[in-house]
Amino acid sequence: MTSRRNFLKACLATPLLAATPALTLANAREPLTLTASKTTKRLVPGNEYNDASVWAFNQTVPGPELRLKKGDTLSVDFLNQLDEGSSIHWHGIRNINAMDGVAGLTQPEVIPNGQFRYEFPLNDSGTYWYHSHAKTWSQVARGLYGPLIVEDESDPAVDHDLVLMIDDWFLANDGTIDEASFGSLHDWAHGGRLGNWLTVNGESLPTIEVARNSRIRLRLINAANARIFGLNVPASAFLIAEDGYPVPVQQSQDVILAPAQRADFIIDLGDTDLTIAETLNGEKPYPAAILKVVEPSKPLVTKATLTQPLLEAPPKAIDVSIPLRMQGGAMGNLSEATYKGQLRPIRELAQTYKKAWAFNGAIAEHHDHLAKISIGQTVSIEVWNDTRWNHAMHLHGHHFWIQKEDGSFLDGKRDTYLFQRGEKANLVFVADNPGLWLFHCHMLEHHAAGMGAVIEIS
Ligand SMILES: [Cu+2]
Repeated sequence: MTSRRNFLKACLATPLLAATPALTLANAREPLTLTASKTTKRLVPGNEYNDASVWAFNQTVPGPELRLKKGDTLSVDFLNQLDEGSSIHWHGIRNINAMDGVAGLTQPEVIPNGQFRYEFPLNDSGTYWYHSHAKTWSQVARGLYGPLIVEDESDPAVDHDLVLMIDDWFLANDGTIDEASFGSLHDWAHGGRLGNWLTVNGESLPTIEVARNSRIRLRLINAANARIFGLNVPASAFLIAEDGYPVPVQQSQDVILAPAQRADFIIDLGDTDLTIAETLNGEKPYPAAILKVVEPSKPLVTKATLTQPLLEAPPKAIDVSIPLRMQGGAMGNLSEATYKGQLRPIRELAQTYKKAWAFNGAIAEHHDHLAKISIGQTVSIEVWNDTRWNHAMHLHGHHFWIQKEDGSFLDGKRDTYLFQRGEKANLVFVADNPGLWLFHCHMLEHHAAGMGAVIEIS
């Protein structure tokens, strides 16, 4: 990332003073409209750069912040004003299958000038997000994503509740999206489309005003196609949730977020500005966003001691195990795989079909079902990442526990787990939600190149 991301770094010398990014559109119950269309957006400040052509929900990147309460019903009319089919997936929501928004699996793609009503209850509070789920490697990269926040009565009282949606764009030298590299077989077989320009809420190094000595809830969302971010919050900070789901409250200033993952922090601010930095990819910390301290305009909340959440214990017995060996990619050990009913050499798969990854020797599509599970069974997907790459595995419709190779469980549940190269871990869940659920890598190029499968629950 260093050289590619830093090519325009000089611009950072004069950070823009950005408005507070919150753009609350919904307050429940009334249907709202999300329209996908093309628009332009200035990604890189400076006269020598151009506006980028982006695809956006309601003309903004990120799309509008949807903020509702647990128990509310979200009702969205999606209008597609793009020239190609699209859909909206509500990432992390244990959704009704027909509302899950996977084009070609849970619904037909919404055609140009078409529309679709999404309507479903919000049974879990936390930090979620929505994004296109059609040709994601292109549509998400062009800006079709936004935050979905579900509040709970028991959320800790805070003075500011901030969403930071982090993305990296692959830009050409003039500040526009690099078009020629879309669909690059090299990217698809390696680490995916990695950007060279980092934005938070669509801006480079935004400054957000916060009150002196205030308590802040910071919701971090990784909206990148493939980039894993390391984020540092240099303050008195407590990690309280990952992927929207509570974790044991712990003092922490750092978190690693794979694509699609989220983390929630509670920060008790002092009287100095705070720079949140990306620390994983560059040689030194890269400033991502500034929280600028100003005088409070209203009384501050009482900073109550954060209470530990009650976490659901992982199940003791497994009804169904699904062995899943992930193979392929550059420098991998996959020499052939089944695709469209035929065993084909990897060279043909790559050059003719642009497929590079496989589950259990097969390049899956939506009509291939990895497993059929009876409703109510406890399932363990026994994943072996037998590749030379990291993968952020996401299961739709459920949250899972993570059981490490030594048998121990991580605290809390997730919807996306980052597998290191060579790692084995079990993703354990109760199949309590009927339907066809996608299980795929959220490095979107990996998914497109074969890393996805369907689990049928009925
Ligand atoms: Cu992957």
